[in-house]
Amino acid sequence: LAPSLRSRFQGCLVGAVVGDCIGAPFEITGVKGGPGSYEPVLDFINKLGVEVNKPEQLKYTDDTAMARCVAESLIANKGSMEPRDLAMRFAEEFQKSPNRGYGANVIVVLQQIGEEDIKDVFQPAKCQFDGSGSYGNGGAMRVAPVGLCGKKKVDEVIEKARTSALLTHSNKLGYNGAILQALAVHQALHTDHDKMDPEKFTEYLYGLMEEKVETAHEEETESRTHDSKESLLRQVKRRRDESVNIYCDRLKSLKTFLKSDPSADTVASVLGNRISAHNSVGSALYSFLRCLKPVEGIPTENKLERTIAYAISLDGDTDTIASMAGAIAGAFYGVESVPEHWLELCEGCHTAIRQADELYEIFEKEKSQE
Ligand code: R7I
Ligand code: MG
Ligand code: MG
Repeated sequence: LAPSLRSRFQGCLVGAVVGDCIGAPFEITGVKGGPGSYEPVLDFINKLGVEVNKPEQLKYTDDTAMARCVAESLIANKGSMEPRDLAMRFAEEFQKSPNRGYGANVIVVLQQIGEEDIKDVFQPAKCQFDGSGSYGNGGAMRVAPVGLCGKKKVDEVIEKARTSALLTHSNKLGYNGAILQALAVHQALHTDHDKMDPEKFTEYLYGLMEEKVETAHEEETESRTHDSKESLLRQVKRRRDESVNIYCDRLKSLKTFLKSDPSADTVASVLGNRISAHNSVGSALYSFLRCLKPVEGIPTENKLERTIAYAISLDGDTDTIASMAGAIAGAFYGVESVPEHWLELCEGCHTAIRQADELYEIFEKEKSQE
């Protein structure tokens, strides 16, 4: 039975939370045996509800802390993305619980954007890394709520993903990674189960990254410079080379992997398992697409569970890759695919469901006004 759209909204935000909570312990210890060793991950998952059995025993990290801010800000502003409001929420959340495992550099930004007299909330992010901005995956890890909207709103998804990421990640790789992740969530949400074709899914995202995201760059360049047309084109070309093309390359590799089915080790080394956006977003998406089919060594029939186990087994930035994969998978399979005991064990699932419901109400209201 196909999940309802409401269930998919819930599945997306809950999938992100459980990926974060279950992936987090492995970010600290690493996966024993390295990428592709499923056993330690499956052992841990099998302990859930048995040895690991206290309510909310598995704590969420910065990924969820910030995703909750994005969701809450969208809810408070009836679906619109208000940078100042979101910045305040990020800053407050960080002040309230600074020990959620935030990235080493983003901390400075979070301290600055919360200051009351701040004029430009995007400014602190721009100063990171000597002015080049962070390409960490922090923009992508929290972006899932942005993808929860109507099918036709692709342009809005891109714009909101970008804006939400720019508050902390002004590097093109950082915010374009967030755009790709938001688009993947949005596409998973609106793909019928009987029409799911992983290769087409990838091609669709490739097309969007190539056309729409480049357009955004061109407009941005035009509005910011008074240079000659030629130098403008050079700049646009350079921008393509640097960022969008990396994501298009990742999508190309990903598509060939769907056919060749390489070892998880190869997946981790080509698509990446790091805290940089361009070395993690592709792996999360691949985890979802690969796990539509059975994976030898991961016996579960539950495809969301399979996706999360697979994503964690890529090792490295396990909480974030599993959280991003979980968000995409949850948007596709719906909340009923999340094992019930996980909802109690993972801190923050109930808030995720409440926020998903509120985002769903906004979606319904917008639809009725169309
Ligand atoms: O991106 P960010 O919010 O970190 C997210 C990650 C997730 O895995 C979370 O689960 C948490 O563990 O952290 O935080 P940033 O501090 O902006 O970026 C993270 C790290 O990426 C930085 O501390 C750097 O090590 C690296 N990094 C860069 N290194 C060199 N040059 C990011 N941008 C650059 C860069 O431009
Ligand atoms: Mg984290
Ligand atoms: Mg992480």
